[in-house]
Amino acid sequence: MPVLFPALHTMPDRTALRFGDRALSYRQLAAAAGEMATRMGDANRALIWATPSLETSVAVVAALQAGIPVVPVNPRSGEQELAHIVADSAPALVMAEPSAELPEMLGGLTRLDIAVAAEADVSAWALAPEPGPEAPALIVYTSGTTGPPKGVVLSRRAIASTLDNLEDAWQWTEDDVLVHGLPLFHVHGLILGVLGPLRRGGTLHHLERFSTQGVASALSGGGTMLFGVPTMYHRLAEALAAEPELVPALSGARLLVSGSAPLPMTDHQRIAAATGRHVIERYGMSETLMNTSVRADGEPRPGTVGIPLPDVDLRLVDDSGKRIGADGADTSDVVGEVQVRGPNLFTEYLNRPDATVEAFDGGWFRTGDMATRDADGYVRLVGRKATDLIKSGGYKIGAGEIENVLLEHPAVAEAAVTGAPDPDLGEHVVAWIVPTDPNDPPTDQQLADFVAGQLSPYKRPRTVHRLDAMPRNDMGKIIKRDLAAPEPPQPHEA
Ligand code: MCA
Ligand code: AMP
Repeated sequence: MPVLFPALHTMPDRTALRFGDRALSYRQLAAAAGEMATRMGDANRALIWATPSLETSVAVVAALQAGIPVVPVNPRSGEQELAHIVADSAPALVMAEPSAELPEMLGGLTRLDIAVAAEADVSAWALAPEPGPEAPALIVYTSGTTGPPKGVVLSRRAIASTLDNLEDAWQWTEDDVLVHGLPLFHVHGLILGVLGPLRRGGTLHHLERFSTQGVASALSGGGTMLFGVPTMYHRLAEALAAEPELVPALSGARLLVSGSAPLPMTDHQRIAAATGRHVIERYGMSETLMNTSVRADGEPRPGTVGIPLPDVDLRLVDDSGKRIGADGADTSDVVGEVQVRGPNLFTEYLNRPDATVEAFDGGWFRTGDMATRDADGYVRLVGRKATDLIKSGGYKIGAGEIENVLLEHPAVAEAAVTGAPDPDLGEHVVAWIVPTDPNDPPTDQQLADFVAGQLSPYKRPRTVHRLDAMPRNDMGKIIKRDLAAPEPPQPHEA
């Protein structure tokens, strides 16, 4: 396999990364990452305290070059979430910005401060051999319907394949300057958003923190592509009237790409009407990286996630496991589960051989996403098989994980979690609890803080309903359908 980032060797003077007003050329990135790679020694795995920074990007490149698998961690991870990731991935090292204050829990790991020294010697680095394509590169934690998050092991092959597929679909070149403000502990922001431009020899301009003004100024200042989750495009659509500079900025971009969750048609339309540009959607998953996209040279078809990428096989399967459309019939109104296969797929769930086996159907990965397919191959996602998964702000959140934490709160006797439609976040987390003491129920804030402190702030319930009793079926199972109904049974308050 050719090297992962040829530009580190061939384009020394081009800007590789810009975060706010700090930037690194490819030469400087090669130097900083090379020095870091040497300091990592022969660690088995390394945690990265994944702040949205140059440091995180340098550390990931260093680990990839050193062949040491990295686990990017949300720096806002709560205690339980972090404890689980550390116990499961058993890293030897934690890499962090020098100024980062790490939780005590990480005290047992060797800490490597990430130095972004621009002037180190690059000669030894340029000659370092790279590991083989199947070597694990990244382990990204992702929530399931129940239980703690699973570590998705991604190889260098999967990363290279998905990025090269996107090069083709988006005509992504070294001249592109990608703008985004995504977090760097998930596939979207890290693999597409950092490793993507580096593989092309292009430039990333990261906003450090998403804002509509930041997008306008970065796109007006040379940005050619924008990546975002639907919440970000929704906020851009909302801001169009009050921030007129957004219109020429978005109009001037070569490509506006949305992913991680469905972009509502109203936001598609508002942005297209104001700027003349169509946001295109692509569809992926931590386990599969990217599966489909609207192509830069194709028809933008809002409401679809485009067609399968060149190396991805995609099929729809009905409830009985039968392939839909195998006989060539028009199936544009038949819904089936999306299954995929190709070099973009993950290797395994870390320490979870059972879950890995279950995730596949004879070599095809079961995504759990339900879709139809237009006659010309465009895929329309219509929902998910599991109702216990919530997508909020583009983050996947398992209801079971939050329920377990709520049940640990002394003031909560019973708990259930659902998702509710949200114009900004797509969905938000709703907690339904039966208080231990009905006369002294916990406040919304107490429960939100508890979940944020144990898991992550983005998993916190935004709405809490207090009930006298949970609606249960004859087996004692909570009937979530009844909870989510507009008039829940016997609430103390709305
Ligand atoms: C509020 N905050 C709290 C609490 N309440 N902190 C601690 N405890 C509390 N109780 C803080 C938050 O931490 C945050 O702090 C601030 O309040 C506001 O947070 P929030 O309202 O939750 O969100 P937001 O800031 O409005 O963020 C919206 C967002 C974000 C920017 C769109 O959701 C986001 O970055 N989403 C991206 C998700 C993503 O990348 N998904 C990809 C995975 P502060 O203000 O200091 O920050 S999916 C994937 O990778 C697949 C492959 C794919 O297809 O892409
Ligand atoms: P994650 O597991 O966090 O990587 O999220 C993957 C899930 O995000 C997929 O299984 C889809 O349900 C959803 N997703 C990703 N991209 C899109 C999109 N463009 N439209 C709708 N849903 C999407």
